[in-house]
Amino acid sequence: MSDIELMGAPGSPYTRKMLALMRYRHIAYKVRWQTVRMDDETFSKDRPKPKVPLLPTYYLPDEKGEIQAVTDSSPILRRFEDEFEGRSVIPSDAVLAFLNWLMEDYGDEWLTKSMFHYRWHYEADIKKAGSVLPRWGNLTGSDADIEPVSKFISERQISRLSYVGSNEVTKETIENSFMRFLTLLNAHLQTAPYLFGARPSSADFAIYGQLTQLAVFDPTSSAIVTAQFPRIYAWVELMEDLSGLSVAEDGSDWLDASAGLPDTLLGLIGEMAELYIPYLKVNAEAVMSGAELVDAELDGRPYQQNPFTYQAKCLQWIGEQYTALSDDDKTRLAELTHDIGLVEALS
Ligand SMILES: N[C@@H](CCC(=O)N[C@@H](CS)C(=O)NCC(=O)O)C(=O)O
Repeated sequence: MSDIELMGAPGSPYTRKMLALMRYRHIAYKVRWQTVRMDDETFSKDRPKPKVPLLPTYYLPDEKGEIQAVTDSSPILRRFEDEFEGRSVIPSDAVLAFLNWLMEDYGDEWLTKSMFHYRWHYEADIKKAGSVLPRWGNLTGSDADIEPVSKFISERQISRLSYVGSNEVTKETIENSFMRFLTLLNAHLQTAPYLFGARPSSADFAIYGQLTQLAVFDPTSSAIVTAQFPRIYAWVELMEDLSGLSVAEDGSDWLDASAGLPDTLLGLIGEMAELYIPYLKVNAEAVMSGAELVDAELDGRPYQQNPFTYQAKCLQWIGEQYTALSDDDKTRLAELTHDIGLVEALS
């Protein structure tokens, strides 16, 4: 198979998620960094445009062998599970695979609220992102060339905060949830190097992707991580390249759930039950009723954001994954997560 081609950016958490995943899985790739002059270049002239322009954009063959532009990291990484053998990132136990789905979704869709919030709320972060992001796309551009692009990117991203849900009402909820998440992940990393044992899952890569920004790039959040959670900072840099990690192809290095789940993992899943799933539900209700605003109480505080159609689909997909579990697996999931009420939260 020829190398997988994609376009991305260093400041895109989903690009970083997928690059690290491909390195771990030994999938040969060619990444093209997005540039401001992309449209003038042969690279992009010869290639189809994605329906929704998101990063990373992959150029992959469809059933007829014609190259299409595709986005959305989670289905793409599942496609790679079918197309590339070995070093799977989906736990072989169906119950763990379900929990992994949920945690990958949390990383992609909830942790990204922290990412967006820290980057575009605080002055120091806006300044850094505003000056570095445009230069990733135009390294040799003069300061005069960069200036309007910097203004354009910052204004556009700040205007998107309403969809992400970062505002004065939600600031504390997002920041409290980020601190709880760091505390829980830090505790878990003292028991195992990855969420589901001795090998990384797609949820590890999703969380890593957001943390490449939160823990390393954005000044306000990275100061918190470095000072209070140096283990997480270290984890992020190790996750970047796991090409040399030995993996047991019989799956024996996945967590063995027969004796229960580690308390530290349950702590993290508790965040899904108490905060993420309730958020997905209030968002889906707002989308379905055509409301102009998600206006609810989350985590004991008022919560407001613009309804987000894609995240209503996320809830539907989680429901479908749950329904697809066998009766035995549903029972096992309920027993394993009894103390944190996950199944009740899902119903
Ligand atoms: N669910 C998508 C999300 C990708 C995404 O949101 N990418 C962002 C960059 S990190 C983007 O391209 N945004 C374009 C924009 O905001 O206009 C995935 O998993 O790949």
